[in-house]
Amino acid sequence: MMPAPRRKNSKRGASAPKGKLPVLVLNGPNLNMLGVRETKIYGNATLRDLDALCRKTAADLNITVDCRQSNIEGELVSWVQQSRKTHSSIIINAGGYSHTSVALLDALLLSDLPVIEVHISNIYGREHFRHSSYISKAARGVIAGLGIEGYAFALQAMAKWISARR
Ligand code: CA2
Repeated sequence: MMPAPRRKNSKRGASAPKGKLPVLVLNGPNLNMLGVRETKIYGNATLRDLDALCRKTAADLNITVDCRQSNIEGELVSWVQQSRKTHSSIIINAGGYSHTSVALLDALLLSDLPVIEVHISNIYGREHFRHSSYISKAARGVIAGLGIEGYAFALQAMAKWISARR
């Protein structure tokens, strides 16, 4: 009997076209406190507002997002590991882990997905320890200091890259 022709995107063959998969938007430790304290640095918007902005921007760009937040480094690492087959790309604000986490850098490099790093504040205008980020090595681009709007800009850039792969 002739073998069944291999269908594009069949379960056994290539997975769904990468460009149709959601963008994983990851927020790290303490970003659940947005809008609650330190509003002079981070603004008045809450994490809910940030997620809503990402969903609205994604809808306008005809893409989808999967927004998550965790205070736990290992959970962020696990989500990045799992995203390899299920997401098109990653937008990440790793919060304080940006400045400390080799584990998160390794996970992002292993994911082999396009990554954009976002910071709400201008980390270069703040304390010296915030000037360097371990995870920048895995990022195609870094946006800092533009408030939560930075996530919208990151989604615009990502939409261009992933549409090329649809
Ligand atoms: O500017 C950013 O987005 C940061 O990634 C935010 C991190 C900080 O450790 C990075 O250096 C820069 C911290 C987020 C803490 O967010 C808070 C929000 C409200 C109240 C307290 C903390």
